[in-house]
Amino acid sequence: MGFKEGFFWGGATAANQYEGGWNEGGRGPALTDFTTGGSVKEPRKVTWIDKDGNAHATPQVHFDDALPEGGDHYACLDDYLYPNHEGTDFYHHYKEDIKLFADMGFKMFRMSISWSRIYPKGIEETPNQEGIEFYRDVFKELRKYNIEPLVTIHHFDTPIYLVEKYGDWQDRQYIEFFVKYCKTVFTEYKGLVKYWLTFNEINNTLNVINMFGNGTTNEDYKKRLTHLHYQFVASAKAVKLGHEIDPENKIGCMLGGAITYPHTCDPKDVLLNQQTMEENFWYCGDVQCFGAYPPFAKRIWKEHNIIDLDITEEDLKVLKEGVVDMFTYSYYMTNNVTTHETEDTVQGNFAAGIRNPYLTYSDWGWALDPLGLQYSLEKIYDRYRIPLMVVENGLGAYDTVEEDGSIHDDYRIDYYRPHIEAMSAACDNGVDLIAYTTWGCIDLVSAGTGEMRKRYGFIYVDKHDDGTGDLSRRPKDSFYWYKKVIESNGTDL
Ligand code: P53
Repeated sequence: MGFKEGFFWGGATAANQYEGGWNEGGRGPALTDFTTGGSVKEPRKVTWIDKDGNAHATPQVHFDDALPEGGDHYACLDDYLYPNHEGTDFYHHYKEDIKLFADMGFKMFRMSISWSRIYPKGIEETPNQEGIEFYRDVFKELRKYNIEPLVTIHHFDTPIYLVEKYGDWQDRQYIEFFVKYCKTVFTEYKGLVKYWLTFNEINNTLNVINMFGNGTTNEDYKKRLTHLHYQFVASAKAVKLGHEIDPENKIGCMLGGAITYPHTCDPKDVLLNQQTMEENFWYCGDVQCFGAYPPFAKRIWKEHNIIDLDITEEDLKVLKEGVVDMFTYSYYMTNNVTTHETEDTVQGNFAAGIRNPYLTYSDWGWALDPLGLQYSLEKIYDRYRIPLMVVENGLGAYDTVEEDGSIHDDYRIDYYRPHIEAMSAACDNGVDLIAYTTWGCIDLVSAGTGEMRKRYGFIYVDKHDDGTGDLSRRPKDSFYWYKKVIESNGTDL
């Protein structure tokens, strides 16, 4: 039992945090290029210029922030570092990196395409050929080692031109721009890429404000729900088109694993948790897996006083026709919710307040909860009955390079072991799990804090928060351990 034969073991990355080469090869700037470095205490900022030419830096609220009111355009300012510009430079190291992934025995590699490398502004008639060729080379390199690419089409990095002109997915035209981009990549990479994900952590839009956005107004909710609706329609159209272009294509949704527990057995907490999961997780999953808004959507709209979301009859038809082939999600932690007062809290990046007394926490305040992975896999499979992938999971931690260059990251191995056991148990319980790609299999920039020192990799990259480092790569102890895990199909842990 355990993992089935042909299970896709691998690792995951995203262009905005890993690729670099932000102003090379004809690439246009994306929103993530204007986000500064930060930390848990100092949130990342987005930097922009107002109509009078004054510079501003405002804390980032969401990965699809629109240009703040009064803003004229986004700009990089001299006083800040922008770690995503270089990432950890996959752009110039992809051959070396893919070779290292192959050494570990990867069967699958998750990466994202930078939209603005294909369409620099998002609106052009024809794509940027140099960008097209870059990814073609990458996919060929992966194929050389029989590594199956798993490609995220949108991972936080909307072209800045679109953000400045059309806001945070507040315009219907986004759908057509996105679908054109999808058509290009499906056509160009036909035969090279078979597994696709449309929007990374699509539910973050709601999840992030519900868990951490105190005082969010109904107007704000309406923006988020509009943003989501346009993304649902764009994603469904992409799924349909992807199947037409190549019937071999398998296209999945991707959700942030916003899994919550009731903090007490008070039925009020149990019900609150159910409604929280509906809003933060199932709302997005149901639309993409069932092809229609769930019954509880009406409650959510009513609670936020939303009466006239821009949903057309044609949209509803599109959603039905664009049901995904597989469900994928990221899993890092669980959070608790309660109707009761509680003093026992954790402070972290994107970690909600209440401390779960049965769990321990990472250095960034994320609850370590391997059984929550089994629990969520079984819950999700029970609901959707389609193949599942865990496309992100991992431990952000401080690593120390010893004098001889070795990195003894046994804490990372200790993190992975029970998570893999939990997945294996879920498989034994009938879950059709087909892939596991660990987050940041090679060190990259943290999305939440913009730090380098929050490392996830099996491979260390010499790059630091102050922007220094020679970008050299070296395996950590976990590299050899994961190789063994893959070789034994998840039995030698
Ligand atoms: P970092 C918050 C909570 C859960 C997942 O996150 C999240 C975030 C955003 O920080 O994002 C996903 O880098 C995301 C990746 C991200 C990864 O989790 O903050 O898909 O881009 O890097 C880990 O430690």
